Amino acid sequence: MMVRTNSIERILSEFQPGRSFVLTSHSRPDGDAVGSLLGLSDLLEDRGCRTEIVLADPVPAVYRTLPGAERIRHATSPSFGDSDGLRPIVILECDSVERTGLRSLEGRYLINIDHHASGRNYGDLNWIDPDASAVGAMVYELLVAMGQPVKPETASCIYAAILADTGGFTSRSTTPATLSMAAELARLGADPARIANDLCFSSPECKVRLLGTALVNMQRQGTIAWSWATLGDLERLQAMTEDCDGVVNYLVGIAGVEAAFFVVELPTPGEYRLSLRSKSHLDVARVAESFGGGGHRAASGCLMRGSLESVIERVREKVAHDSVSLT
Ligand SMILES: [Mn+2]
Repeated sequence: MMVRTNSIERILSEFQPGRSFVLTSHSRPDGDAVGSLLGLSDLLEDRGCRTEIVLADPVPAVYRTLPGAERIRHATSPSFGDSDGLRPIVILECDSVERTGLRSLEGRYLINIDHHASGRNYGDLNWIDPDASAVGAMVYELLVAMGQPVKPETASCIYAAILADTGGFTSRSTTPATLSMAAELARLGADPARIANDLCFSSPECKVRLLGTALVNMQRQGTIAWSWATLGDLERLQAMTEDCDGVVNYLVGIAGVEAAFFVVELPTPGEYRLSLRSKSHLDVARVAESFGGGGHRAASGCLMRGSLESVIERVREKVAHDSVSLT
């Protein structure tokens, strides 16, 4: 699908000093969402813009150490408290408005900045770059284009976004340009070891115990591995849905496994969240799209309904079918 995309210059022309913006990203925010929001907010504030950051879900514990994370408001709609009630909304990393989980966005001027293969032109301005390794990498391009001094805190947030979305610089989207950005961000004051420690080596204990349960549940059939966690598992370990983030990477990390998926039961009865990973030519964004979700070739997800058994069976069948049709 060809996506008509606005230029970075056109995006930049919106960010005039004195203007006010609401910044948001997807529900269940990940490292790219949180890091990009904080980085872009800093850049805009330094330019003399005002920003409010709103997310429909709380910031996961592991990202709360990012500088400025306390400025992120957890709410279901932007505040209407100030006089400029119809501030433009900058939406990062969302392939639809719905993914923000926010209400009251109707009639607002939307600036859509995204790198999903499933990205759509739902905004008034759309800058979509499926080749970008992270939205953090797109915020970095804005940083360069702005040509203003950058604080170490800003560099840290953007670095964290790129680190998180490339799986620690291991994804296929990690290019020489990605590594150059990381190097430049480190020069600007981002501390690679400290950020890696905060993001990768600071898991709550319940998260690691939940991983143990998920690994015990794991099934494998040929090149496909899958696992799940029930609400009962989460309650027993006093874990939250966010503690399941990353479990699927262990499944796809097995030698000989080409595709993996993980299903977690949500508090809403009959609802599940599916995470998919591929390290072969299988495009899991398309698998997720067939169930109403989206994402990237190698990493995607969606919501599913039904019983745990039926959800797993439908996904297993689709992944097996799509894997076979590629060979
Ligand atoms: Mn991303």
